[in-house]
Amino acid sequence: MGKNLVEKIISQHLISGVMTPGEEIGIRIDQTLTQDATGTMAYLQFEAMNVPKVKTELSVSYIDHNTIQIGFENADDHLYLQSVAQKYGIVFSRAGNGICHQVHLERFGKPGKTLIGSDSHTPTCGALSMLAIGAGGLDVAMAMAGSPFYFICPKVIKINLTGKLKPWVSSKDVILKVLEMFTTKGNVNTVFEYGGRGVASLTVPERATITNMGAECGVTTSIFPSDKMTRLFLRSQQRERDFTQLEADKNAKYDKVINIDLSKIEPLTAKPHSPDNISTVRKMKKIAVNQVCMGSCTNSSYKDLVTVAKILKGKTAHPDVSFILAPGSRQVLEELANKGYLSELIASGARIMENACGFCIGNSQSPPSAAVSLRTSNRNFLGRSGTMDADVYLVSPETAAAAVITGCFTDPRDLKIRYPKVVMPKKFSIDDSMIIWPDKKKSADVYRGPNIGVLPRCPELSDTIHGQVTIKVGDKITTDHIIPAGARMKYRSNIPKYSEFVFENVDPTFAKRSMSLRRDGKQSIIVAGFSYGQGSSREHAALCPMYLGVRAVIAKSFERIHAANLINFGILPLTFCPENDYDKIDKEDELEIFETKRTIAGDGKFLMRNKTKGTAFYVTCELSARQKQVILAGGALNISNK
Ligand code: MIC
Ligand code: SF4
Repeated sequence: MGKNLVEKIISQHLISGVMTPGEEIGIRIDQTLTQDATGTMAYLQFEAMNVPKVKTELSVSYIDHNTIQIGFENADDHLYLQSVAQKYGIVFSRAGNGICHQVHLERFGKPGKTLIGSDSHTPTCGALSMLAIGAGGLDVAMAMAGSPFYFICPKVIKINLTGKLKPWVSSKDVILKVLEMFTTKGNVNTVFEYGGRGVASLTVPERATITNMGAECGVTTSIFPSDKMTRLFLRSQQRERDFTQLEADKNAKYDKVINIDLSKIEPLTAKPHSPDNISTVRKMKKIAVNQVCMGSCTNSSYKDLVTVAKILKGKTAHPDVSFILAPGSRQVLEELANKGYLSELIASGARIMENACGFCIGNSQSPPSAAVSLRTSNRNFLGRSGTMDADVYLVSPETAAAAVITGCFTDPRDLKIRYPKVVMPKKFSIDDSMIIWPDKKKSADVYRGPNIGVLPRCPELSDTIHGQVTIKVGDKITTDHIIPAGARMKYRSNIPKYSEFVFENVDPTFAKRSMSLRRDGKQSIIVAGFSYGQGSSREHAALCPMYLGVRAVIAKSFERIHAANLINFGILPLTFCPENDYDKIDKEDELEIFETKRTIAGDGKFLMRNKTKGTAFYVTCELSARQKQVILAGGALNISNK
């Protein structure tokens, strides 16, 4: 039987398990990436493993998230990361070089290779036909130390593209269409494999917009074949030698095949406050727009920004619109400058930001109160922009540019101008001088400023969990809800401090209450609905609750990366069985389970007693044999250190 693309790459990297969807497998990891906001923890954990050098083909440490640097903390983190990279043989991409996913696509991604990254948008490199997966920092640290990466062998859905995009419709609209079809719920342990005749018309950066935002559906990753377009892209990056053709066999099998006719897609938007809350732009009322932000790892490629420059040529931003523009990488910025587009954008009133995550993570450019902000980024969760009552809409660069001109939501097809044609450069100007390769002759001393905290240790699993429900939340709780980024991100390397902000925007008393229980030697339990832990890969969403004494989360369902992070930090991920038992628990109820060790080692089915209500209900903890060992030891670090 023929193989699909995912099976081809997995089978070439399989180290443990069998390639059956639903079973846990371990694969060899060729490349890793980290970014600064998750990187410090990942490298502290890597250091604790006592491995002299990384064992991957390539590991890259990027500085792109915390580049605002108010106070000494972030700059100290950057120095720590640079010195660790030098010591352990890691390539270092300096602040100012660009967003990890964009730079990795440009300079390092290779068809057919495996990549894991401590950032949920690592699947961006699926556009280059890599099996690229987002993971927690500890999983990335273990891969750097030479361990396999373990995950559930995914089922593969083929998204068969036909036709060609119409003018004013771009790849952002394609992924918004996919989000409309699949939503952000219920797609765990699945990969979207794109194929069909429509693929040929999409350039690699356009494919990257699509693979990037597959993360919002919660899939393990998304992947495109490696074809003529891939070769052209690698050639333009002067790395044609990295090209290999890769496609699914003709008779490959898929779990499901979905057809999307590109020519039928219209300009779309994701309305507040979820990337799957989709409407056509046409249906939107002419709402006044206060801010337009272009950039992020989703839509900040050369093609995106030149399209915008051409639409705006000779026009100035509407007086009521603050127009923010952050190019994805230094390469994109240089190319815009060399070809004169940058001055055109400046002339249009663009406020040019550093080529970094910036506004996307809410650490700058928070919109005014109750504002409407149109963004080309990938997440519009409540409060992520830094303004709790702002309405953030996700749109394509074309729709964003239309609002810059008109000051309100506008279907770009109504602009009555010709759709600009953008030709991709045959050769980008390559300048890797902001990339530092480890040098054996240089010092291997690790710099540790005062912001680098001590790695907290998880206690071993106790045989009885007796805890208070310190919070009860609903469906689709994101890691942004659990531990906010934005202004709080500077404490990423200091767990005791960062933990003060757990659930800050949901229940500001949570951290204090949990901490005081912990001081009294008591445990906390979180109760949640469907898709708990969506969004970011930040392991702090497990690590900080663990620090506050949380020992179990009971949810209707979990998202993949977050569930893995909970296990890595010794927190039991328990699932209601049946789901509506969720309704029988209230905040502050005292819950209890006994014989955890024996049950974990056995079938994972617990009878949980609600001591407050005098009732009992079943929860399950479905773990692989490896995960059982991790949980029993109180987390992965306790095992890897033995
Ligand atoms: C995000 O987009 O939410 C982030 C910030 O890039 C996160 C990583 C982090 O929290 O540091 C992600 O997507 O994993
Ligand atoms: Fe950075 Fe935003 Fe991309 Fe996350 S989604 S990596 S914050 S640009």
